[in-house]
Amino acid sequence: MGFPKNFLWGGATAANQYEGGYLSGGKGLSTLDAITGGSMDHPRMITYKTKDGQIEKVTRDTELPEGAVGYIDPEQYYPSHVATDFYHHYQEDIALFAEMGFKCFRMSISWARICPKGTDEINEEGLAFYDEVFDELLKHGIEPVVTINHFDIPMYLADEYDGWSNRKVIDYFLFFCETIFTRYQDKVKYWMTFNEINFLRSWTQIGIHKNDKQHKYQAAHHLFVASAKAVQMGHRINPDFMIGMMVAYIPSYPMTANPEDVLAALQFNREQEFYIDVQANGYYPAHKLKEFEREGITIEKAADDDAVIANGTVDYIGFSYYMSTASSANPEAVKYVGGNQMPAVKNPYLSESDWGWAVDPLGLRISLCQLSDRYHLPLFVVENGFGAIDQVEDDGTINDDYRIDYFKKHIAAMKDAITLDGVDLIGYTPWGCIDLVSAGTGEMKKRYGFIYVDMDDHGNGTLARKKKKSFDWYKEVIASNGEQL
Ligand code: P53
Repeated sequence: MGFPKNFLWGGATAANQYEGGYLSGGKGLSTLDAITGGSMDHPRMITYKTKDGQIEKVTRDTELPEGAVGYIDPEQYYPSHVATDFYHHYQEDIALFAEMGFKCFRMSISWARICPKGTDEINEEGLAFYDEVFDELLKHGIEPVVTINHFDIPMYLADEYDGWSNRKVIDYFLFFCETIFTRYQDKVKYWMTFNEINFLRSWTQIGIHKNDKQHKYQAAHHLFVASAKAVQMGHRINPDFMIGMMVAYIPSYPMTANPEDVLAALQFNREQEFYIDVQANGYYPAHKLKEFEREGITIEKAADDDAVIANGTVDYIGFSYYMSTASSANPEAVKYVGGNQMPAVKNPYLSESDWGWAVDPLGLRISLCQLSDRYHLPLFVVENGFGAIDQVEDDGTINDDYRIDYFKKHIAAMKDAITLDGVDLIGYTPWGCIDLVSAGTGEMKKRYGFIYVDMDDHGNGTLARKKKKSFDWYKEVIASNGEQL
């Protein structure tokens, strides 16, 4: 009773936030290499060069002028360049993951490390790097779980093709997929296509210069087609592959029992479920088609796109769960909460992290039930965690009891979903199992790890690794298969 015998306990990371080595080993530039650090008060910025050579800086959701290209400004600090340097520490880090007893490790492959321009030129040194990483994991009995693309695109494709707004990028992405599927087919079984596909937007993540709804949904359509084709290709290359999708799931509750609030919550939830509907059911839901019709959004499709999407549904649903939110029909009640960048209402029943993320363990059980009832597919919690400021004491210890408390409650909620609700949950990979750069703010001080990395918000630090109190705690959790919390 409890967690299944083969439950995949592990941890999760992403190349742009962890790997570093941004120009090492023949890697090309990625859009995220031109995104500065930031904080709660100072947003991260895109640095770029205009067509007539001017250097500019704008927030990540600002549209870029036509012909603008990413630019690395020597005056700025870019956290992706070194990040927490997995590139040079992978052996040490994997040994620590093994010590915790990880059964799996979620990481992403940097597209620009394999295809420096994103086109059909291959960088053998990049392929060899991930071979070494996978071999190291397998040596320790750790199953790699690979996100094919996590929040970035080779800068060349953004600059020359306007990123995912261009259909040609589907072909380049599939070339990348074919390369890694073929090369790693005997080392990697678990894949997922696009990280948090419902959050993908702007030049930063998908290389598009214009951010309006028309452009955003056209790009999303290309992502759907690319993902569906990747799923089909992967299964052809190795029928044992488990290829999933990945969505940021932030369930919203109606603020009151007023049906108007219930409708507001339903609309909030189905905006994120739309991305699962397409990838798990294989077709666009009716409400989205009506919305396109109402708002004059037209998606350009190739003749066989619908069939491709229908035949390329995923094997499992991977999702991140950090928090829940609340919805209200009353515009007065709706304000921007914390770092989420989404209109929502503060839920008076929940506490929040220092970054304003509502802590809601029961919300994880609710999410698991909703996703399981709705899609009847295996589920994988591929991100969950508590971003906090950690204190290194004089004796060198890091006593992150708040993190242990967060995980305890969320793991108990997963256990309830499995044992009481019958949810088919295959694994759990807490986010940033080793400290890495925050995607939202670009900070180092928003830490998630069981392992501390000596690095600050400005790139100062020895990069030395240190176990936090949560390290030994999580080790016990895994050793007892979730019985001892
Ligand atoms: P950071 C916002 C809300 C929920 C998930 O986020 C999010 C974000 C983006 O800020 O992204 C995922 O680092 C994402 C990771 C990211 C992690 O959550 O902003 O997949 O890349 O680091 C945590 O605290």
